[in-house]
Amino acid sequence: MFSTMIRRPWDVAESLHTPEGVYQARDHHRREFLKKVGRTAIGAGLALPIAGCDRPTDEELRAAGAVEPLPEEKKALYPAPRNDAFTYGRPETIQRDAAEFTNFYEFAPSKDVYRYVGPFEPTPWTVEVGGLCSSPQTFDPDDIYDRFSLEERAYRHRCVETWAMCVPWTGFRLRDLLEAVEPQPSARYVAFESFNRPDQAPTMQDDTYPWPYAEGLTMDEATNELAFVATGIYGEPLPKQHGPPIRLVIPWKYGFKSIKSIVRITLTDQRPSAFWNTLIPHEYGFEANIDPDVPHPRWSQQTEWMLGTEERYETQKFNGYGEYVAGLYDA
Ligand SMILES: Nc1nc2c(c(=O)[nH]1)N[C@H]1C(S)=C(S)[C@@H](COP(=O)(O)O)O[C@H]1N2
Ligand SMILES: [Mo]
Repeated sequence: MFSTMIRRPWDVAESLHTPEGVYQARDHHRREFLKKVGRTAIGAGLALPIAGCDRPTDEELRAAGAVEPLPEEKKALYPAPRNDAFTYGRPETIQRDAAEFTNFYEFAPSKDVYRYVGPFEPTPWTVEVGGLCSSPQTFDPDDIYDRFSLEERAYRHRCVETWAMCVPWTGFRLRDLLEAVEPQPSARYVAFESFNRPDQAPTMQDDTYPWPYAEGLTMDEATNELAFVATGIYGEPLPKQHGPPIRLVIPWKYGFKSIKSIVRITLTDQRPSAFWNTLIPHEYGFEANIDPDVPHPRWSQQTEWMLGTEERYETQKFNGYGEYVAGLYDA
């Protein structure tokens, strides 16, 4: 479907990641919100027909993202104990609102990623961790479950497109994973890479994008208390659209840093290349810390809106996580 289009990478990014796209998404959300209101009204006995409802049922949504069930002996890992150090400070996003609306460009440039993830097979899987370290290792999800103890963290998430959500992630600190491979002092950055499977992920057939999706952090960022490796969300293993079997969650940075479905982690002394930064460097910085006062050419970063409710909040510097991370950026 992409073969007839002749575009340069920056044209592609512009056309696929446009403000129009966001307005459509917001209209979509408004329609969904009205449907929801309609549903409540029916519940209250005020019959309000919902004609042409194209919203998936809970069952359809769940089936669309379903991954292979955990082996019996691993099932008790979920839900993991909640780490009480973290609270949202606002209402939690409803699970299906997060599952229905997300970014995962390998599958689609639209938000209804759940419709396109069917062919994705995140089992079996391995994550190679290597580079400037003394004990490079390859982990499969079983190794990960055996080596690292899972906890649940309630984090705020903020996309550069200004949508936001509050969700409980299951996982462990990225620092613990890095310590396991014994980083060498020369390691200054950590590079992350997602899978490369154009046969399972349609947008990957468009080679004007710099696939596979990649991201990077400084070593100090990667070993910060907040930097989290997630294997689950809402007390269950990650469904396909949220990036199984493992992904990053970096809550003080714009969402594009939170790379999904990771296959390789490399300790390095060079600043790694990053997907959106490579495509449009003036819009997507490498550092990408959430900051209402760093303007974006297409989206005002002053406020953000919550998935599901569209409630608006003022953007907080570092997404409100300054007590953990501000010290990383002192001049
Ligand atoms: N591999 C990969 N990871 C990715 C993306 C992507 O397109 N591909 N999108 C990013 C963006 S822009 C956001 S906002 C978050 C959204 O994911 P979530 O809603 O599951 O947290 O995933 C990030 N990780
Ligand atoms: Mo994003």
